[in-house]
Amino acid sequence: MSALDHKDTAEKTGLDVLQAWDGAAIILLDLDAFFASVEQLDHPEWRGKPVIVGGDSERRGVVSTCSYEARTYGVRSAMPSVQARRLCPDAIWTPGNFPRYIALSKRVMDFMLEESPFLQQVSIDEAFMDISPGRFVKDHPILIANRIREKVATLGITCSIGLGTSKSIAKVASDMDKPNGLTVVYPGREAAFLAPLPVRTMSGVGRQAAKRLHAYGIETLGQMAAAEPNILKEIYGKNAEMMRNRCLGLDASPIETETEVKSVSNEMTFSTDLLRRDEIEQAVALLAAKVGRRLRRKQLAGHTLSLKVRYPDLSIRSAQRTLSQAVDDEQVYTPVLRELIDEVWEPGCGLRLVGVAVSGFGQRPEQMSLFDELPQPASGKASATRPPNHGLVEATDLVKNRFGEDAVRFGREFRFAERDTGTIAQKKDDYKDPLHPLENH
Ligand code: TTP
Ligand code: MG
Repeated sequence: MSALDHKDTAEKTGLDVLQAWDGAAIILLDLDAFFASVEQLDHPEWRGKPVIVGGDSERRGVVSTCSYEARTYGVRSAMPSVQARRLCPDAIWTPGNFPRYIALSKRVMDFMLEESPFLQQVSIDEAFMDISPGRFVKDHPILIANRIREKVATLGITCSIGLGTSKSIAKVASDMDKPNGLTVVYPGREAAFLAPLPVRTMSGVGRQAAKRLHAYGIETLGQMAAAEPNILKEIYGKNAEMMRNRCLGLDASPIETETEVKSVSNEMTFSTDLLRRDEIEQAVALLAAKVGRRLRRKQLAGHTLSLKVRYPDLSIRSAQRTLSQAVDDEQVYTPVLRELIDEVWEPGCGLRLVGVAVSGFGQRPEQMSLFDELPQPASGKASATRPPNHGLVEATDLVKNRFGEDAVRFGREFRFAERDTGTIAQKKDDYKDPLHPLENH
Protein backbone atom coordinates (compact mmCIF):
# COMPACT_ATOMS: atom_id res chain seq x y z
CA MET A 1 0.00 0.00 0.00
CA SER A 2 1.47 3.37 -0.92
CA ALA A 3 1.61 6.49 1.15
CA LEU A 4 -1.17 7.97 -0.93
CA ASP A 5 -3.47 5.12 0.01
CA HIS A 6 -2.91 6.11 3.59
CA LYS A 7 -3.78 9.67 2.83
CA ASP A 8 -7.01 8.49 1.30
CA THR A 9 -7.67 6.42 4.38
CA ALA A 10 -7.18 9.50 6.49
CA GLU A 11 -9.58 11.58 4.46
CA LYS A 12 -12.27 8.96 4.27
CA THR A 13 -12.07 8.10 7.92
CA GLY A 14 -13.15 11.63 8.73
CA LEU A 15 -16.59 10.68 7.42
CA ASP A 16 -16.86 6.94 7.85
CA VAL A 17 -16.89 4.98 11.05
CA LEU A 18 -13.34 4.97 12.40
CA GLN A 19 -11.46 1.73 12.49
CA ALA A 20 -10.46 0.99 16.09
CA TRP A 21 -6.93 2.09 16.96
CA ASP A 22 -5.08 -0.70 18.64
CA GLY A 23 -1.78 0.36 20.21
CA ALA A 24 0.32 3.46 20.65
CA ALA A 25 -0.71 6.61 18.81
CA ILE A 26 1.88 9.30 18.20
CA ILE A 27 1.40 12.44 16.15
CA LEU A 28 3.94 14.85 14.73
CA LEU A 29 2.57 18.29 13.95
CA ASP A 30 4.59 20.59 11.68
CA LEU A 31 3.38 24.05 10.70
CA ASP A 32 3.38 24.78 6.98
CA ALA A 33 5.96 27.28 5.68
CA PHE A 34 5.67 28.68 9.16
CA PHE A 35 7.40 32.08 9.19
CA ALA A 36 6.27 32.85 5.64
CA SER A 37 2.67 31.87 6.38
CA VAL A 38 2.62 34.20 9.37
CA GLU A 39 3.93 37.02 7.18
CA GLN A 40 1.19 36.34 4.63
CA LEU A 41 -1.37 36.29 7.43
CA ASP A 42 -0.14 39.62 8.77
CA HIS A 43 0.23 41.23 5.31
CA PRO A 44 -2.87 40.22 3.31
CA GLU A 45 -1.43 41.89 0.20
CA TRP A 46 1.39 39.28 0.23
CA ARG A 47 -0.98 36.29 0.04
CA GLY A 48 -0.61 34.19 -3.11
CA LYS A 49 2.80 35.75 -3.79
CA PRO A 50 6.36 34.54 -3.35
CA VAL A 51 7.48 35.71 0.10
CA ILE A 52 10.95 35.09 1.47
CA VAL A 53 11.82 35.46 5.15
CA GLY A 54 15.54 35.88 5.43
CA GLY A 55 18.68 37.92 5.67
CA ASP A 56 19.86 40.58 3.31
CA SER A 57 21.64 39.35 0.16
CA GLU A 58 23.97 42.36 0.39
CA ARG A 59 25.18 41.10 3.77
CA ARG A 60 25.62 37.45 2.93
CA GLY A 61 22.33 36.49 4.53
CA VAL A 62 20.46 33.21 4.11
CA VAL A 63 16.84 32.28 3.59
CA SER A 64 15.03 31.23 6.79
CA THR A 65 12.03 29.99 4.89
CA CYS A 66 9.74 31.01 2.06
CA SER A 67 6.13 30.73 0.99
CA TYR A 68 5.03 27.82 -1.17
CA GLU A 69 4.75 30.27 -4.09
CA ALA A 70 8.48 31.01 -3.73
CA ARG A 71 9.26 27.30 -3.50
CA THR A 72 7.99 26.82 -7.05
CA TYR A 73 10.99 28.91 -8.16
CA GLY A 74 13.35 26.57 -6.33
CA VAL A 75 13.94 28.79 -3.28
CA ARG A 76 14.65 26.76 -0.12
CA SER A 77 15.49 27.22 3.59
CA ALA A 78 19.16 27.91 4.32
CA MET A 79 19.86 28.93 0.70
CA PRO A 80 22.13 31.98 0.34
CA SER A 81 19.95 35.04 -0.19
CA VAL A 82 21.93 35.97 -3.33
CA GLN A 83 20.94 32.70 -4.96
CA ALA A 84 17.31 33.06 -3.86
CA ARG A 85 17.16 36.55 -5.36
CA ARG A 86 18.50 35.20 -8.64
CA LEU A 87 15.94 32.37 -8.71
CA CYS A 88 13.00 34.58 -7.79
CA PRO A 89 13.76 38.24 -8.51
CA ASP A 90 10.21 39.39 -7.83
CA ALA A 91 9.88 37.87 -4.37
CA ILE A 92 8.81 39.99 -1.42
CA TRP A 93 11.55 39.95 1.23
CA THR A 94 11.07 40.40 4.95
CA PRO A 95 13.52 40.02 7.83
CA GLY A 96 10.79 38.38 9.92
CA ASN A 97 9.16 39.01 13.25
CA PHE A 98 10.45 36.46 15.71
CA PRO A 99 8.37 37.45 18.77
CA ARG A 100 5.24 37.02 16.67
CA TYR A 101 6.33 33.53 15.54
CA ILE A 102 7.03 32.54 19.13
CA ALA A 103 3.60 33.77 20.25
CA LEU A 104 1.80 31.79 17.53
CA SER A 105 3.92 28.73 18.18
CA LYS A 106 2.89 28.88 21.81
CA ARG A 107 -0.80 29.08 20.87
CA VAL A 108 -0.39 25.94 18.76
CA MET A 109 1.41 24.07 21.55
CA ASP A 110 -1.38 25.08 23.95
CA PHE A 111 -3.97 23.62 21.56
CA MET A 112 -2.01 20.38 21.58
CA LEU A 113 -1.77 20.35 25.36
CA GLU A 114 -5.56 20.57 25.54
CA GLU A 115 -5.57 17.04 24.12
CA SER A 116 -2.73 15.30 25.99
CA PRO A 117 -0.02 16.17 28.49
CA PHE A 118 2.58 14.06 26.64
CA LEU A 119 3.98 16.73 24.38
CA GLN A 120 7.55 16.99 23.10
CA GLN A 121 8.22 20.20 21.25
CA VAL A 122 11.21 19.73 18.96
CA SER A 123 11.41 23.07 17.21
CA ILE A 124 9.52 26.32 16.97
CA ASP A 125 6.96 24.78 14.62
CA GLU A 126 7.12 21.08 15.32
CA ALA A 127 6.01 18.81 18.16
CA PHE A 128 5.39 15.14 18.88
CA MET A 129 2.53 14.11 21.12
CA ASP A 130 1.44 10.79 22.52
CA ILE A 131 -2.33 10.43 22.11
CA SER A 132 -2.54 6.70 22.72
CA PRO A 133 -6.07 5.90 23.87
CA GLY A 134 -5.85 5.33 27.61
CA ARG A 135 -5.99 7.10 30.92
CA PHE A 136 -5.49 10.67 29.71
CA VAL A 137 -6.76 10.40 26.17
CA LYS A 138 -10.18 9.04 25.36
CA ASP A 139 -10.99 10.00 21.78
CA HIS A 140 -9.89 8.25 18.62
CA PRO A 141 -6.47 9.55 17.48
CA ILE A 142 -7.86 10.69 14.14
CA LEU A 143 -10.55 12.77 15.85
CA ILE A 144 -7.90 14.37 18.01
CA ALA A 145 -5.61 15.13 15.07
CA ASN A 146 -8.47 16.71 13.14
CA ARG A 147 -9.53 18.76 16.14
CA ILE A 148 -6.01 20.15 16.48
CA ARG A 149 -5.89 20.99 12.76
CA GLU A 150 -9.18 22.87 13.04
CA LYS A 151 -7.96 24.86 16.04
CA VAL A 152 -4.70 25.74 14.27
CA ALA A 153 -6.71 26.91 11.26
CA THR A 154 -8.55 29.43 13.47
CA LEU A 155 -5.20 31.20 13.93
CA GLY A 156 -4.98 31.77 10.17
CA ILE A 157 -2.18 29.28 9.52
CA THR A 158 -2.09 25.58 8.65
CA CYS A 159 -0.24 22.52 9.83
CA SER A 160 0.44 19.02 8.58
CA ILE A 161 0.13 16.04 10.89
CA GLY A 162 1.47 12.52 10.68
CA LEU A 163 -0.19 9.87 12.86
CA GLY A 164 1.28 6.44 13.55
CA THR A 165 2.44 4.06 16.22
CA SER A 166 5.91 5.61 16.71
CA LYS A 167 7.79 8.87 16.45
CA SER A 168 9.64 7.91 13.29
CA ILE A 169 6.44 6.85 11.52
CA ALA A 170 4.66 10.04 12.60
CA LYS A 171 7.59 12.13 11.38
CA VAL A 172 7.74 10.50 7.96
CA ALA A 173 3.95 10.64 7.63
CA SER A 174 3.81 14.35 8.49
CA ASP A 175 5.83 15.13 5.37
CA MET A 176 3.73 13.09 2.96
CA ASP A 177 0.92 15.53 2.39
CA LYS A 178 2.11 19.09 2.96
CA PRO A 179 0.56 21.60 3.28
CA ASN A 180 -2.54 21.11 5.42
CA GLY A 181 -2.55 17.31 5.35
CA LEU A 182 -3.23 14.48 7.75
CA THR A 183 -1.49 11.22 6.93
CA VAL A 184 -2.43 8.18 8.97
CA VAL A 185 -0.51 4.92 9.19
CA TYR A 186 -2.68 2.38 10.99
CA PRO A 187 -1.07 -0.06 13.45
CA GLY A 188 0.36 -3.02 11.56
CA ARG A 189 0.78 -1.03 8.31
CA GLU A 190 4.16 0.50 9.21
CA ALA A 191 6.56 -1.68 7.21
CA ALA A 192 4.34 -1.57 4.11
CA PHE A 193 4.02 2.21 4.38
CA LEU A 194 7.76 2.74 4.66
CA ALA A 195 8.96 0.13 2.14
CA PRO A 196 8.60 2.13 -1.12
CA LEU A 197 9.94 5.42 0.29
CA PRO A 198 13.45 6.71 -0.53
CA VAL A 199 16.01 6.07 2.24
CA ARG A 200 16.50 9.80 2.81
CA THR A 201 12.95 10.05 4.13
CA MET A 202 13.95 8.40 7.40
CA SER A 203 15.41 10.30 10.36
CA GLY A 204 19.02 9.27 10.71
CA VAL A 205 19.67 8.81 6.99
CA GLY A 206 21.70 11.88 6.11
CA ARG A 207 23.20 12.75 2.76
CA GLN A 208 26.40 10.81 3.39
CA ALA A 209 24.66 7.68 4.63
CA ALA A 210 22.30 7.79 1.63
CA LYS A 211 25.27 7.96 -0.74
CA ARG A 212 26.83 4.90 0.84
CA LEU A 213 23.54 3.02 0.77
CA HIS A 214 23.05 3.93 -2.92
CA ALA A 215 26.50 2.52 -3.65
CA TYR A 216 25.13 -0.84 -2.50
CA GLY A 217 22.04 -0.39 -4.67
CA ILE A 218 19.85 0.38 -1.66
CA GLU A 219 17.36 3.06 -2.65
CA THR A 220 14.24 2.41 -0.58
CA LEU A 221 13.51 1.84 3.08
CA GLY A 222 12.22 -1.63 2.23
CA GLN A 223 15.59 -2.49 0.67
CA MET A 224 17.33 -0.99 3.66
CA ALA A 225 15.26 -3.10 6.05
CA ALA A 226 16.31 -6.20 4.10
CA ALA A 227 19.98 -5.20 3.70
CA GLU A 228 22.86 -7.51 4.63
CA PRO A 229 23.74 -6.91 8.31
CA ASN A 230 27.32 -6.05 7.32
CA ILE A 231 26.27 -3.18 5.12
CA LEU A 232 24.25 -1.48 7.85
CA LYS A 233 27.00 -2.24 10.35
CA GLU A 234 29.59 -0.58 8.15
CA ILE A 235 27.46 2.56 7.83
CA TYR A 236 25.81 2.71 11.25
CA GLY A 237 28.12 0.77 13.58
CA LYS A 238 26.38 -0.11 16.80
CA ASN A 239 23.22 1.69 15.66
CA ALA A 240 22.76 -0.70 12.71
CA GLU A 241 19.97 -2.78 14.25
CA MET A 242 18.19 0.28 15.56
CA MET A 243 18.19 1.70 12.02
CA ARG A 244 16.89 -1.56 10.58
CA ASN A 245 14.09 -1.52 13.14
CA ARG A 246 13.26 2.05 12.22
CA CYS A 247 12.94 1.02 8.57
CA LEU A 248 10.52 -1.68 9.65
CA GLY A 249 8.50 0.81 11.67
CA LEU A 250 9.64 -0.71 14.97
CA ASP A 251 10.94 2.44 16.57
CA ALA A 252 10.30 2.61 20.29
CA SER A 253 11.81 5.96 21.26
CA PRO A 254 9.55 7.56 23.84
CA ILE A 255 8.07 11.05 23.91
CA GLU A 256 10.37 13.11 26.10
CA THR A 257 7.99 15.44 27.82
CA GLU A 258 10.48 17.23 29.97
CA THR A 259 13.50 18.15 27.96
CA GLU A 260 15.95 18.44 30.79
CA VAL A 261 17.38 21.93 30.87
CA LYS A 262 21.16 21.69 30.85
CA SER A 263 21.99 25.38 30.82
CA VAL A 264 20.35 28.77 30.68
CA SER A 265 22.20 31.23 28.49
CA ASN A 266 21.91 34.46 26.63
CA GLU A 267 24.20 36.16 24.15
CA MET A 268 24.35 39.35 22.15
CA THR A 269 26.07 40.18 18.89
CA PHE A 270 26.98 43.83 18.57
CA SER A 271 26.71 45.90 15.41
CA THR A 272 29.98 47.64 16.38
CA ASP A 273 32.61 45.76 18.37
CA LEU A 274 32.91 46.49 22.09
CA LEU A 275 36.34 47.91 22.87
CA ARG A 276 36.28 49.32 26.40
CA ARG A 277 36.23 47.34 29.60
CA ASP A 278 33.31 49.30 31.05
CA GLU A 279 31.23 48.53 27.95
CA ILE A 280 32.06 44.84 28.22
CA GLU A 281 31.18 44.84 31.92
CA GLN A 282 27.85 46.45 31.15
CA ALA A 283 27.08 43.91 28.47
CA VAL A 284 27.96 41.10 30.88
CA ALA A 285 25.75 42.62 33.59
CA LEU A 286 22.83 42.98 31.22
CA LEU A 287 23.14 39.38 29.99
CA ALA A 288 23.61 38.13 33.55
CA ALA A 289 20.34 39.82 34.54
CA LYS A 290 18.48 38.24 31.63
CA VAL A 291 19.84 34.82 32.50
CA GLY A 292 18.96 35.35 36.17
CA ARG A 293 15.40 36.18 35.33
CA ARG A 294 15.05 33.06 33.20
CA LEU A 295 16.61 30.91 35.91
CA ARG A 296 14.13 32.17 38.46
CA ARG A 297 11.23 31.70 36.07
CA LYS A 298 12.29 28.09 35.53
CA GLN A 299 13.03 27.68 39.24
CA LEU A 300 16.58 26.63 38.50
CA ALA A 301 19.81 27.47 40.26
CA GLY A 302 23.19 26.40 38.90
CA HIS A 303 26.75 26.00 40.06
CA THR A 304 28.68 26.73 36.88
CA LEU A 305 29.10 30.15 35.31
CA SER A 306 30.39 30.56 31.77
CA LEU A 307 31.43 33.61 29.83
CA LYS A 308 31.83 33.37 26.08
CA VAL A 309 33.20 35.97 23.68
CA ARG A 310 33.67 36.16 19.94
CA TYR A 311 36.43 38.25 18.40
CA PRO A 312 36.17 40.21 15.15
CA ASP A 313 37.94 37.33 13.33
CA LEU A 314 34.99 35.17 14.50
CA SER A 315 37.10 32.98 16.80
CA ILE A 316 35.52 32.13 20.15
CA ARG A 317 36.91 31.91 23.66
CA SER A 318 35.21 30.99 26.88
CA ALA A 319 35.94 30.72 30.59
CA GLN A 320 34.12 28.87 33.37
CA ARG A 321 33.96 28.99 37.14
CA THR A 322 32.20 26.47 39.36
CA LEU A 323 30.75 27.73 42.64
CA SER A 324 30.10 25.69 45.72
CA GLN A 325 26.58 27.08 45.98
CA ALA A 326 23.89 27.12 43.32
CA VAL A 327 23.04 30.63 42.14
CA ASP A 328 20.04 32.23 40.44
CA ASP A 329 20.54 35.87 41.42
CA GLU A 330 22.67 38.01 39.14
CA GLN A 331 23.65 40.23 42.08
CA VAL A 332 25.53 37.23 43.40
CA TYR A 333 27.18 35.93 40.26
CA THR A 334 27.83 39.03 38.14
CA PRO A 335 30.99 39.89 40.12
CA VAL A 336 32.34 36.42 39.31
CA LEU A 337 31.56 36.89 35.62
CA ARG A 338 33.37 40.22 35.77
CA GLU A 339 36.47 38.42 37.01
CA LEU A 340 36.18 35.97 34.12
CA ILE A 341 36.46 38.83 31.62
CA ASP A 342 40.21 38.91 32.25
CA GLU A 343 40.48 35.29 31.19
CA VAL A 344 39.05 35.90 27.74
CA TRP A 345 39.85 39.51 26.90
CA GLU A 346 42.83 41.82 26.78
CA PRO A 347 42.69 45.59 26.51
CA GLY A 348 42.86 46.63 22.87
CA CYS A 349 40.85 43.65 21.60
CA GLY A 350 37.40 44.21 20.15
CA LEU A 351 34.52 41.89 21.02
CA ARG A 352 31.81 41.13 18.53
CA LEU A 353 29.71 38.92 20.80
CA VAL A 354 29.36 38.32 24.53
CA GLY A 355 27.48 35.38 26.03
CA VAL A 356 26.66 34.32 29.59
CA ALA A 357 25.48 30.89 30.75
CA VAL A 358 24.60 29.22 34.04
CA SER A 359 24.65 25.42 34.15
CA GLY A 360 25.33 22.58 36.59
CA PHE A 361 21.85 22.38 38.04
CA GLY A 362 22.01 18.95 39.59
CA GLN A 363 25.39 18.80 41.24
CA ARG A 364 26.14 19.59 44.88
CA PRO A 365 29.91 19.82 45.18
CA GLU A 366 31.57 18.98 48.47
CA GLN A 367 34.17 21.66 48.21
CA MET A 368 33.35 25.14 49.48
CA SER A 369 35.00 28.14 47.94
CA LEU A 370 33.30 31.36 47.09
CA PHE A 371 30.47 31.26 49.59
CA ASP A 372 31.99 29.34 52.45
CA GLU A 373 29.91 31.08 55.05
CA LEU A 374 26.63 30.04 53.45
CA PRO A 375 24.90 26.84 54.55
CA GLN A 376 24.84 23.90 52.13
CA PRO A 377 21.39 22.70 51.15
CA ALA A 378 20.42 19.69 53.24
CA SER A 379 18.98 17.57 50.48
CA GLY A 380 17.00 17.52 47.26
CA LYS A 381 17.33 20.15 44.58
CA ALA A 382 20.12 22.61 45.25
CA SER A 383 18.69 25.77 46.75
CA ALA A 384 19.93 29.11 45.54
CA THR A 385 22.34 31.44 47.24
CA ARG A 386 20.49 34.65 48.12
CA PRO A 387 22.05 38.02 48.98
CA PRO A 388 20.43 40.35 51.55
CA ASN A 389 18.80 42.52 48.86
CA HIS A 390 17.39 39.66 46.83
CA GLY A 391 13.98 41.29 47.31
CA LEU A 392 14.78 43.86 44.62
CA VAL A 393 15.27 41.14 42.04
CA GLU A 394 12.05 39.46 43.10
CA ALA A 395 10.12 42.72 42.90
CA THR A 396 11.48 43.40 39.41
CA ASP A 397 10.54 39.89 38.33
CA LEU A 398 7.01 40.42 39.57
CA VAL A 399 6.57 43.68 37.65
CA LYS A 400 8.03 42.14 34.50
CA ASN A 401 5.80 39.10 34.83
CA ARG A 402 2.79 41.33 35.07
CA PHE A 403 3.57 44.12 32.60
CA GLY A 404 6.11 42.64 30.23
CA GLU A 405 9.82 42.58 29.70
CA ASP A 406 10.16 46.32 29.05
CA ALA A 407 8.30 47.50 32.15
CA VAL A 408 11.41 47.75 34.31
CA ARG A 409 14.73 48.54 32.75
CA PHE A 410 17.91 49.56 34.37
CA GLY A 411 20.12 52.22 32.82
CA ARG A 412 22.54 49.64 31.48
CA GLU A 413 19.83 47.90 29.51
CA PHE A 414 19.01 51.05 27.54
CA ARG A 415 22.60 51.56 26.52
CA PHE A 416 22.70 48.24 24.74
CA ALA A 417 19.18 47.96 23.45
CA GLU A 418 20.17 49.74 20.26
CA ARG A 419 23.45 48.04 19.71
CA ASP A 420 22.63 44.44 19.24
CA THR A 421 22.11 43.57 15.60
CA GLY A 422 18.58 42.33 15.95
CA THR A 423 19.24 39.35 13.70
CA ILE A 424 16.90 36.45 14.19
CA ALA A 425 19.22 33.91 15.71
CA GLN A 426 17.57 30.57 16.14
CA LYS A 427 18.95 28.32 18.77
CA LYS A 428 20.76 25.40 17.16
CA ASP A 429 18.63 23.12 19.30
CA ASP A 430 15.63 24.21 17.29
CA TYR A 431 16.82 22.08 14.44
CA LYS A 432 17.93 18.99 16.24
CA ASP A 433 16.42 15.82 14.97
CA PRO A 434 14.67 14.32 17.97
CA LEU A 435 15.21 10.78 16.75
CA HIS A 436 18.75 10.83 15.76
CA PRO A 437 21.51 10.09 18.16
CA LEU A 438 22.80 8.78 14.81
CA GLU A 439 23.51 11.80 12.69
CA ASN A 440 27.03 12.14 14.03
CA HIS A 441 27.94 8.63 13.31
P1 TTP B 1 10.48 24.01 8.87
O1 TTP B 1 9.30 23.33 9.48
O2 TTP B 1 11.65 23.19 8.50
O3 TTP B 1 10.02 24.79 7.54
P2 TTP B 1 8.69 25.51 7.22
O4 TTP B 1 7.70 25.43 8.32
O5 TTP B 1 9.00 26.91 6.75
O6 TTP B 1 8.18 24.72 5.94
P3 TTP B 1 7.43 23.32 5.87
O7 TTP B 1 6.08 23.63 5.33
O8 TTP B 1 8.24 22.52 4.91
O9 TTP B 1 7.39 22.75 7.25
O10 TTP B 1 11.00 25.16 9.82
C1 TTP B 1 10.14 25.94 10.62
C2 TTP B 1 10.58 27.39 10.65
O11 TTP B 1 11.91 27.47 11.14
C3 TTP B 1 10.61 28.03 9.28
O12 TTP B 1 9.37 28.61 8.92
C4 TTP B 1 11.69 29.05 9.42
C5 TTP B 1 12.62 28.50 10.45
N1 TTP B 1 13.84 27.96 9.78
C6 TTP B 1 14.96 28.77 9.67
O13 TTP B 1 14.95 29.91 10.15
N2 TTP B 1 16.07 28.28 9.04
C7 TTP B 1 16.12 27.02 8.50
O14 TTP B 1 17.14 26.62 7.92
C8 TTP B 1 14.94 26.18 8.63
C9 TTP B 1 14.94 24.79 8.07
C10 TTP B 1 13.84 26.71 9.27
MG1 MG C 1 7.24 23.61 9.25
